[in-house]
Amino acid sequence: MPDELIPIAGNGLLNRRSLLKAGIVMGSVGALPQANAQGQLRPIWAQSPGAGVSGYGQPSAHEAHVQRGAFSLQVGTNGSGASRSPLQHLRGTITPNGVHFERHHSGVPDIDPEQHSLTIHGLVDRPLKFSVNNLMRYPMVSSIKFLECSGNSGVNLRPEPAKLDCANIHGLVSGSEWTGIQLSTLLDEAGIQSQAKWVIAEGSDAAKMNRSVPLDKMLDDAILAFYQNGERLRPEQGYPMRLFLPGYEGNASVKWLSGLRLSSQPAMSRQETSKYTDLLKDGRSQMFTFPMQIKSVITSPSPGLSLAGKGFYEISGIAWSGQGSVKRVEISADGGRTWAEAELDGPVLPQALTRFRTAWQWNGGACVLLSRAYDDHGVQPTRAELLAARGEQFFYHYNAIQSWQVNGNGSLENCYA
Ligand SMILES: Nc1nc2c(c(=O)[nH]1)N[C@H]1C(S)=C(S)[C@@H](COP(=O)(O)O)O[C@H]1N2
Ligand SMILES: [Mo]
Repeated sequence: MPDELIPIAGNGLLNRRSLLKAGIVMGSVGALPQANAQGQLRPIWAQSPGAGVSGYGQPSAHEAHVQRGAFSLQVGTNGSGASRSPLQHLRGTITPNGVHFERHHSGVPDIDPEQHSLTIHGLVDRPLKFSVNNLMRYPMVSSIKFLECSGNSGVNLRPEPAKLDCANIHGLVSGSEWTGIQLSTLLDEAGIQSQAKWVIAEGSDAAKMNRSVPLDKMLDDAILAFYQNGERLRPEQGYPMRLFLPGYEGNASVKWLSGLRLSSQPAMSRQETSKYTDLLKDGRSQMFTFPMQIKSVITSPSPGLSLAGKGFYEISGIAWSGQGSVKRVEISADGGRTWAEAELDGPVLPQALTRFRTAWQWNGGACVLLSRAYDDHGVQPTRAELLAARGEQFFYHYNAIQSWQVNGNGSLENCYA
């Protein structure tokens, strides 16, 4: 190993800057052939003009394998199910709209924006009804935020580690720039009455899914979102408009929003009683767990993205917290014995996916890779710590450290280490 390479933890974790400075050639397709004067060595695609312009661009045909993972449709229902973002194929922090994860309780409604409206009623001075066109005239704000279903990663509660890829374990999280109207603007216009403490948000899908949201959150940073990464929301994400609640469990961000009813009490709807509550060790249920806790996962390498022989690699992944910004991410390549601080891509934004990276020299041996993230409230627990604290009967809000077993042949798999 050249002297410049500075180890930062056990089993090959290296200072990334020292690796870049040392100018290591990570891979090369071989010596360059000499092109002749006629340019006969031009690749086939450069020998004649290519396709022309298009109205709406599509990914390269060579990337057709980048698809949402694990479509699960609930048996006996129409359109109820989930699909997951292919985290292992994405780098950066913004999820392309076509692979944003989906969770629908009754399929994707085909809403005509001309006929859709939003009603604000209940404990308000002036009940209001807005057409979509009306709303488009209001001032809007944009911010980059993650959205995570609180059922994400729950498969890791199984007694044996499920041999699934990163998408199928952790892909119920995505990151986007959301643009819309601050909800406080509309609520102020309706005039909030003093007894109002909750806002019951209702969607216009066949499930008429509804959730109760604390009024304080609505006034703080809730958005009535119309745009996702610059374009109008995809139908799957709530076209023509959805509620977006930064940092909160995904279920509360009601899609296809049609009603907001101000109330002194929560509605105690299906999605906040029978679902999205966690059974505690003492048999009681924890309701209204709104902010998602600190979490991280190594997306590369990960199961399905095998290592092609020993040598240098970038270990990269995403971290996020519903309670603020990611403060620090640490990586271990020796099953948690030693840890190195990863570099975070800036700017590190609150309640947004944060990309972390570190350099690694794999010696070709079997080992376990882990990442653990910190926010202002603490650090991700190990799986054993999470189970000890919360019992084994909960399902939602799983945020334990993920470990990936690296095998001697370069393949990776889910493990509980
Ligand atoms: N109206 C309505 N809103 C909804 C849902 C739904 O089925 N209907 N699913 C919820 C759940 S459980 C989650 S996790 C998020 C998923 O949002 P996405 O499909 O845009 O990723 O939307 C929430 N809002
Ligand atoms: Mo969800």
